[in-house]
Amino acid sequence: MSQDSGPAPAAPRHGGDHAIAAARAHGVQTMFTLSGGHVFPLYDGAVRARPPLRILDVRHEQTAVFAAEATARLTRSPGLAVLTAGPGVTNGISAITTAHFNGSPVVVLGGRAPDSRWGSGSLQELDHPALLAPITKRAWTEHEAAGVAGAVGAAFDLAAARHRGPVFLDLSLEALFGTAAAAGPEATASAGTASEAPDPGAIGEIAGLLARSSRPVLVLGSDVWLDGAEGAARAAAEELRLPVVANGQGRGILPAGHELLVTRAREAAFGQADLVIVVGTPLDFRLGYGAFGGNNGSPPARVVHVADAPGQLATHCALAGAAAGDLSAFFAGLAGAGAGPAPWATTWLPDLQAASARAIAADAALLHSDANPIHPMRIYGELTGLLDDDAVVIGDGGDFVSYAGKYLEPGRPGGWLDPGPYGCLGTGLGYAIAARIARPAAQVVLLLGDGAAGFSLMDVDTLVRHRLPVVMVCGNNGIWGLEKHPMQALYGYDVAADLQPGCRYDEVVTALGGAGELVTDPAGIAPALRRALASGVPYLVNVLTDPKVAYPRSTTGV
Ligand SMILES: Cc1ncc(C[n+]2csc(CCOP(=O)(O)OP(=O)(O)O)c2C)c(N)n1
Ligand SMILES: [Mg+2]
Repeated sequence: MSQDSGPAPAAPRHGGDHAIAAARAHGVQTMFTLSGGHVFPLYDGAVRARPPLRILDVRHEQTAVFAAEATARLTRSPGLAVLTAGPGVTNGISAITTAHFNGSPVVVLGGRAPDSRWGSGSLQELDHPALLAPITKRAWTEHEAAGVAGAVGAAFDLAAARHRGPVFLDLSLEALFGTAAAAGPEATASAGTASEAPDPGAIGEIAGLLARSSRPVLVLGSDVWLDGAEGAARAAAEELRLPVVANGQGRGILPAGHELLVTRAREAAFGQADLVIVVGTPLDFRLGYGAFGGNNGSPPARVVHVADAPGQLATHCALAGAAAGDLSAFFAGLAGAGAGPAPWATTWLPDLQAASARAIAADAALLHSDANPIHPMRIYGELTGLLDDDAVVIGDGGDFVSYAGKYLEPGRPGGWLDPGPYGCLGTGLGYAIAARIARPAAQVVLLLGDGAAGFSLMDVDTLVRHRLPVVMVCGNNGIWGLEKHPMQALYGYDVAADLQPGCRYDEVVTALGGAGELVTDPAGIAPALRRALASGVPYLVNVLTDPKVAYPRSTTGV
């Protein structure tokens, strides 16, 4: 039965109807799910809603949650995944954990075995909240149909409040299938995130540190985008003439080629800075755990950490300054605090710009490499010229995606999706499904390692069934490259790191109803990418790359 031919709404309404009304009141436009009897009333509620709520059914629950997460990260409005009881919920756990690490506002609604039989061994009886509590803002159970609307509304409010993150609610069979004439506490639209301006005194102290600095660096992370502070961040950077390094979804806030963007000189910037202001991202392994400076005889840098909520501020390293709250207010406050003339703009900034230019120039040879087997960088050399400014680029893989992070510079914020600090392989198809829906007119390009492809490629079937064209580029080196090379370096041999050389992932996509082709010659990459972008169908360009090439990694993440 198609969604549009569903029966007309009938009263009294069951818990599923109330849940869907509450989700819709919070801006949800798509439910990502995989079927199971415990959640049928949520489907029935979606079908009977007027207009119906779109149901996007996938082939693995992790894809459903990754799609909800990417919806949240692209639209900055909470995503919804519906998982059936037991294995449906547990299959979603890696993706929920990814949302937890990324601070992505996601609501996961789970089915749940009946209360009336609890303890007697009914199918898939599992107390999910106990498993979900450590990786969500809150995980709990609703037992009454009359409580469903209020509980679902509360879940959305909580997911969207700073610091954002996933919220889990399971609904017992009685709550979902049971009826309640009234929705209980009204399912009202979210008030959004209340203004929570950071302490002006803290901003003043940070402005003071900046005024005394001669080599500052500003780091923009994902929460700058998720908090809607990208405009204020850019304005502050430009006003203060601060060199900027971007990571995660902070990439694109200063577009490729912006004079203040020195991400490519991050080694010099972080190594020689005297002040590093990190906004909207944890001081984790990606940022050397917050230890900066100390190169070329310079003393360690002072570190300032700014987050959207106090609980996000680093406690593992000494901070010279800190502020928490609305990040737009932080940037406006910093820009307006009158740090005075920017002495760094005459020496430090040009030095970093020169270092950036040198790094970019040094890449040219490999980005145009004619080597055969193909050097993975050649793929990025070709792709850069074919991407629109508003393209959504998704990375799921090891070394192949590390190259992408380094050599593809987004033209706009909100167009780059990597898995984030949890580093979970398998995000690819879920993120791509969501991107196609969230940005219907944009190019959506999914970069897949051949190993990563195995986690979610079956969901090409979802792209096909739901007519969602996406370009997939598989950097196929026949190995788990990011593990094989380090194991070789550590032990002099490797094991459990080989995949099938030359595997025809393009034919997998073709078999599932999409299209694709194999590329073995560097000159064939650009024409294949053009065909893929013009195809209007799910299309995988399977590029065989050189397994001997290892990404020059500077951190193990440990
Ligand atoms: C779910 C999950 N399992 C295992 C890993 C460990 N891991 C990180 S990168 C990587 C290799 C990825 O191989 P591939 O996607 O082929 O990319 P390549 O490094 O070869 O370019 C592995 C196994 C992980 N990050 N996530
Ligand atoms: Mg590989």
